[in-house]
Amino acid sequence: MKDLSLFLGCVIPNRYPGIEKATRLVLDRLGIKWSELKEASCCPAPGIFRSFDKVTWLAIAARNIVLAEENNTDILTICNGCFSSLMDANNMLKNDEALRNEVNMHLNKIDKDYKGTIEIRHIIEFLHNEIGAKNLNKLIERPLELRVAVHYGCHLLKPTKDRLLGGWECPVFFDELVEATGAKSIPYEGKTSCCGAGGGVRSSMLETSFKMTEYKLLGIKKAGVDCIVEACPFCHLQYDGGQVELEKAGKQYNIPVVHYSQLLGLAFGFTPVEVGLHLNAIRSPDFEAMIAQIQKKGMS
Ligand code: 9S8
Ligand code: 9S8
Ligand code: COM
Repeated sequence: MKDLSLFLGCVIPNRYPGIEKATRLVLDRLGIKWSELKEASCCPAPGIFRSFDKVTWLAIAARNIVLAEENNTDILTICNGCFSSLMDANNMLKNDEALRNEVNMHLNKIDKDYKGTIEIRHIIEFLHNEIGAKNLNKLIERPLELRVAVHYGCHLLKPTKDRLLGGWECPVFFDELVEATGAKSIPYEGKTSCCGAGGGVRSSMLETSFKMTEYKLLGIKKAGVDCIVEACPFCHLQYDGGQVELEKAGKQYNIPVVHYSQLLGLAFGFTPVEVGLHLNAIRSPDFEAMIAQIQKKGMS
């Protein structure tokens, strides 16, 4: 296995830098060899760029991949969209010589050449395949007795032919990693449905996008959970910012949103501030008090 280059994408550095911090903390705690992928650009966002122009999308994605090829590292993504864009581009370019030549014609202008020597990983896929939920559980210092709504997000599961994680209609791999932290994954209606953000819906049809979010939040609320856990900053933004929008229309949900890196960080004993939970728009004093109590108990 190659060392990893961490690919941040756009949403984390711009909106939720705490997710980056949490990821750095947990990767170091796990002893994983990683470094930042310097000079990376937008992946680019699959729902938007791929829909407009395939070769432009591929050339930009390939440039990011080449940066990792030059370091002989695999890419680690912490966003479903980045995973989808880079992984699909990598697969296409590896398997289609004509397309590869066309893309390399563009890359050669900036002295880059795509070779197809590395893999694209997603933190959930990586932890599931390389460490496994059982082993991860053994490393947990502060078992988190929380009731959690797990949101997979579309791009982690689809297209099924390229996502080899299994159980696409009723997946369990992410739930297992969540439960490895001591939390309980609670079933809810619409679990594998979209959060409403992706595929350009948030940018082009804001109202529809929030309707989809509301459907998700209703199911999640009914399940009676302490928080939502996702593995995609765009889903994070949609749930967190979406609740603020819905509040303006008099609809209160007040459900904290937690990226898996943050959840794992809490289970390793890092504080809510260390993993960046204070950067969420929706903050729940009850939730934060609960975490503080769990962490105190874990120490005694
Ligand atoms: S980069 Fe630019 S817009 Fe984003 S976060 Fe994830 S998908 Fe890739
Ligand atoms: S779900 Fe449907 S397209 Fe996606 S992955 Fe993240 S954003 Fe939320
Ligand atoms: C969703 C990314 S994570 S995109 O909006 O489909 O590009």
